Amino acid sequence: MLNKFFSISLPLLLISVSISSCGQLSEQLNPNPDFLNTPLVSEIFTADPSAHIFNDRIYIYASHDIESGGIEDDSGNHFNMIDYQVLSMNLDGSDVTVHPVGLSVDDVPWAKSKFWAPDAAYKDGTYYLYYPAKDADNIFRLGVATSDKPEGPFTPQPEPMKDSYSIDPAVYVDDDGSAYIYYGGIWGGQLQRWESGSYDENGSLKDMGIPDNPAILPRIAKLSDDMLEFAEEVKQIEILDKNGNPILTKDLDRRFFEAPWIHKHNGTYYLSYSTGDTHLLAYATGDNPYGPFTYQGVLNEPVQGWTNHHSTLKVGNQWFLFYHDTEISGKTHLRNVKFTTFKHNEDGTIDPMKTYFGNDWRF
Ligand code: FUB
Repeated sequence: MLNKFFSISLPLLLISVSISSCGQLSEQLNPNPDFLNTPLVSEIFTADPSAHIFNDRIYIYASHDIESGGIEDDSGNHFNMIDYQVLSMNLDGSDVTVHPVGLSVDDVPWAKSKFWAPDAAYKDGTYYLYYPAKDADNIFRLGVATSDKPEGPFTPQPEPMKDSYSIDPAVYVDDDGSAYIYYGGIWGGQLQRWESGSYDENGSLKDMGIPDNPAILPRIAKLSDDMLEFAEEVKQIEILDKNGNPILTKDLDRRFFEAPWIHKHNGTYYLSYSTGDTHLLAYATGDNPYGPFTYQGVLNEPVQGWTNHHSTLKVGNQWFLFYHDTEISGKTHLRNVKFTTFKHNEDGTIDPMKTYFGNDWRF
C-alpha cells in the first residue's frame, strides 16, 4: 500500500511545505514508503507523547527511552527510563527543541526506577508534570512535579499521589476548569494486581486469566484544586460494546491495555487507549468525563515496535495524532515520536489511521 507521500504529486507536496512555513502545522511525510511520517527529533529516543499547547507553543511530554541492557519481557523490563526531557515547537512546526533534563529519578525521594509515560497540565501560573515510577517496593505509583515553565525544571512532590498506583497518567482539564486524571495499564503496568483493592505482590503478571470476565478497566479521579492529589475515590471507567455489554478479557482487539487519553469534540468525550498485545490504538465515546464509554473502532493500526501510545491535539482547526514507532533504532525500547493529521467524520467517528506500511512491526 502506498503512503500519503506517494499518493500526492510533488508540486502539491511543495505547496504543502510552503503553507506549513507560513503558519499552520502540517505533518512531515516520510520518503520511506514503510512509514507515513518522519521522527520529530533524532538527538534522543522519545516515546509515549502527550502533546499540549502552552503559551502558543506545542509542548510534548514524552518518555525518554535509553539503552539500559534490560532483557525484554512481558513486564517491560527493557523500559528503564531515568529522566524526562520535554520537546517543544512553534505552532507551525518550526524551532523544534529538545529541552534539558526537566526531572531525574534521582531527584524524587520515593521513586527508584522506570520513568514511564508522563503527561502535563497548567493551572494558575504553574505547570504540573504527572509521571509513573516504581517505588522501593517495586510498585508503580504516580507522582507530580511543578514548575513555572512548561519545559521545567520540575520540582517533585516528596511523596507519590496518595492512593495512586499503576502507570500512564493523562490529565484532562475540562471546559469548566475541572481536572481529571486518567491512568492505568495491565501486565507491566500492574493494574491486574490491584483488582482486590490493594496490591497483590504475588498477583498475575498478565491479564486476570478469566477470558469471559469483563476486562480490567482504566481508572479516573477528579484532581484537587491544587492539582496535586486525587479529590475523590478512584473510579473504574466502563468500556462497553454497542449492545451495552462490557468488553471482555478475551476480546484482545478491543480490551483496555494501557495509555488512556481523553479529548473532546463537539461535546463528545473520546477515550482512546492501547490494546497492548494486539498493538492497536482504539477509541470509545461517552457524554461525560467518567463514561461509560462505548467502543467505536480502531484509531491507529499497529506501528513498528511492540507499543502503540499516543495523544491527540487540536492546532488551529486541525486535529493531530502524536504517536511513536521505532524507525530510527529498529528496537522496541528505543522509540521516536511522530505526528500525523486526522479528522472526525460528520457522525463523530474517526477513520482508522495507518502510519506504518511495513511488515516487521512485531519485535
Ligand atoms: O514507555 C513505557 C511504557 O510503554 C508506557 O508507559 C506504555 O504506555 C508503553 O508505551
